[in-house]
Amino acid sequence: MTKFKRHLITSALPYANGPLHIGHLAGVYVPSDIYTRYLRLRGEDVIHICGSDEHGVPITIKARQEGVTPREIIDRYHELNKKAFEDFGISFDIYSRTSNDIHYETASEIFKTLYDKGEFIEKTTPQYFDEEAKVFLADRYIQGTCPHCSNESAYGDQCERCGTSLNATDLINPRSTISGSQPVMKETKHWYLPLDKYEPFLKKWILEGKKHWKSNVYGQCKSWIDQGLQPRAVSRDLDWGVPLPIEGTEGKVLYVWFDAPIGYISATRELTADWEKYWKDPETRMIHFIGKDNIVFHCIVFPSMLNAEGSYILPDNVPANEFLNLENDKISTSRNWAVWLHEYLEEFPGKQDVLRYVLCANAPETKDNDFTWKDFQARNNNELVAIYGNFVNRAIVLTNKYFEGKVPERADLSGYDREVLDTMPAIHKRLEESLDQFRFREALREAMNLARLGNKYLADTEPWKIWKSDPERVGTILNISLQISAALTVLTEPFLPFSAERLRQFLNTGPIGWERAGESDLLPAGHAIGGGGLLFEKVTDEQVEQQVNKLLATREANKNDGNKLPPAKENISYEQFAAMDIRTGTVLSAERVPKTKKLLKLTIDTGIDTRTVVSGIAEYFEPEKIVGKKVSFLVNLEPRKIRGIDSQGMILMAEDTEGRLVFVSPDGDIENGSIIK
Ligand code: B3M
Ligand code: ZN
Repeated sequence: MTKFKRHLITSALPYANGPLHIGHLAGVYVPSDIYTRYLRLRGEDVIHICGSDEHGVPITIKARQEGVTPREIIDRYHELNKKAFEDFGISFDIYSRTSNDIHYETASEIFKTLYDKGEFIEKTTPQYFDEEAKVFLADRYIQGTCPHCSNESAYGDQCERCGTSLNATDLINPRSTISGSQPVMKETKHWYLPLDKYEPFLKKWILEGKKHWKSNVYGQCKSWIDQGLQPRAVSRDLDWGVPLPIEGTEGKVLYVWFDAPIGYISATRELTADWEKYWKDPETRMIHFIGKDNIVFHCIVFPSMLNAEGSYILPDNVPANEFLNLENDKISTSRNWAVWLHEYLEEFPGKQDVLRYVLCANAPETKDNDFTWKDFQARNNNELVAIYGNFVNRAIVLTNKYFEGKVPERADLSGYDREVLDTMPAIHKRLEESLDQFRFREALREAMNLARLGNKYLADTEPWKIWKSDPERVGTILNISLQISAALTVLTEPFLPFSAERLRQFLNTGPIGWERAGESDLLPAGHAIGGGGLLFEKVTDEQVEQQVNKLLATREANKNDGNKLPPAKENISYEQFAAMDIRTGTVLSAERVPKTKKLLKLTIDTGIDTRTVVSGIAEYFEPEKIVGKKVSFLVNLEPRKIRGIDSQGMILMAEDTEGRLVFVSPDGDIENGSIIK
C-alpha cells in the first residue's frame, strides 16, 4: 500500500442541470467508488468527496427554457442525482452542493486570498451587452451566423454545425438569446488567473514530477503547456454564481470553473472539523477522479490556484477516463441518446451490480469505448450467471445437501487441491497491484479469475458423482469451494458491493478483512452457512430488444424533430436587402484547409474579380468535385480571417431539414458577375 497517512478521494461534481447516465458512471463514479471501497477494505483512512456543481450558464439556460428559477433546476437535479448515486452504491462520505453557504464562504476566501496577494491580472475588455435585458451576455447567450458554414444559430463560443470554436465577435449578425435584440459592445472589468506566469511551476510539477500519470492525462497536460498557457478569466458578468468578494463588483460572479473545484474543499469542511488534515497535510494523498474533458481544470487550473494560495496540497494523481459511447454513437443529453440511471433502475430493479460490472469491464480507461445492450446481456449471462453465480450456488447447495449446511472437514489434499489453494494468494496479489495502478478493468478480470478457478475446480472434481463412494473427498472439495466463495465476498466487494453483501448472507459470514482474502481457512469446519440462492439472473433477449427499440425510437424522434423548419425571420426593409450585392460566380479551385475537418478554401470568379473564401462545407463536398460549379456569391460581406486565411464574401447554400447542404446556383447559362436581386 502507499506511504501516505490518509487519502482524499474526489469525484467530479456533476452539473445539477440534468440526470446522470451510464457515461458518468463509467467515466468517473464506478472507478472512484471501486478505489475508495478498496482503500476502506484495507483499513486506510480515506474520505470520498462529491456533490452537485450548481453554478454556470447551462443551469441558467435550462431554467430560462423551462420558465423556472435556477434554484428550482438545481434542487430537482441535486436530489435526483444524489439518489441515483445512493441507489448504485457509489459510497461518498458526503454528497454536498455548491449552492451551500459554506461553499460561498470557502470560494470567496480563496479568491480574496489570491486577490490580496496580487495574483490576478485585472483587464477591462469589450463584451456584448443586451440593452433591453440590461445584462452582459455570456457566450451561450449570443447567437448569430457562423462565418465558416453560415449556420445562423451558432453560439458565441462554438458553432454546433461545423464545430469551430468561436469568439462572440466572430458571429455575423449577433443577437441576444434573452431579448432577441442586437447586442452592443460595452467595457467590463474581469480578473484573470495568470496561467502563463505559472508555467515554470507546472512544467516542474507535472512534466517532470508526474510522469507516472496515465498517458492520456499526462499527454493532454503536456500539449496544453507546450502550446503556451494564457491568462484565464475567473469572473463573469452573471447573476447566478458566487458573488465576487470585492467592493463595487455587483453583477459579477466567480467563473464556475474557479468555484466548482473549491467545492471539494467546502464539502470536506462540511464533512469533518479535521478537514485541514486532508487538504493541508502533505501526508495526505489526494486523487481526483474525472472525465477527460475536465483534465485541464483539475491538472492545470485548480492546482495553479492552490499552489498560488500556498497552504493546500496538490493532487498526487488524476486517473481520468476517456468517454463511453452508446451503441456506437456519442452519448448525448440533448438528443436523449443515453441510458439514464433512474430509468435503468426502473427497468432492471436490483441489477445495479450488473451495470457496475459491465461498465467496469468495458471502462474507457485509455480510449473511448462502447456500451451495447447485446454485450450487457452477454457479460451478465456468460460471466456473472454462468461462472460466478453458478459456482457459489453449487458450493452452497451441495453443502446444504450433503453436510446439513455446515462447512465440512478438509481431509488429505490432492495435487490439484493444493494448486487451487496456492492460486488464491496469487490472484489476490495481482488484483491489489491492478487496483493500486487504477487499472480497474484488469482488476475486475482478476476477481473473476477467482470465480473461474472455483467454477472449474467443481466441474473438474464433480463431487456429486463420488458422494456415495467417497464422502470425505466431497467434504474436502466443498471446503475448498467455500473458502474460495468467502474470498470472493472480499475481492468483489469494491466492484459488486450488493452481491458481495448477499453472498456474505448466503455464507452466513460477516465482513472479512482484505489482508485475509488470499487465505484458505476463511470459513472454519463446522461453520453453519445460510440457504443460498441465485446471485444473478439471466437478461433475456426480450429485455435487450426492448432497450434497443427504445433507443431506435429516440433516434427516429430526433430525426422528426429536425424536420421542423425554422420560422421566418423578422421582416427587413427593401433597403436592407438592396444593400447586399449577390452575384453569379464560378468555383475556380477548391482545397481542404489544413488541420480542419469541415473547412474548404475556394477561389471564385465573381465576374468582377477573383475572390478567396473559406466555407464550412468540407464534410458535404469533395474539393475536386465542385471546381467549375456555378454559385451565388455575396460579394460585399466584410472580409474575415478564418484559420489565417482572408475570407472575402460568402457562397450561398441551402440547408434541408436533414441538415444536408446544396449550392444555390443559377439554373441558366449566364455570365459571372450577373447581379442576383
Ligand atoms: N461540473 C462536470 C462536467 O464538466 C463539472 C465538473 C466539476 S468538478 C469540480 O461535466
Ligand atoms: Zn459553422
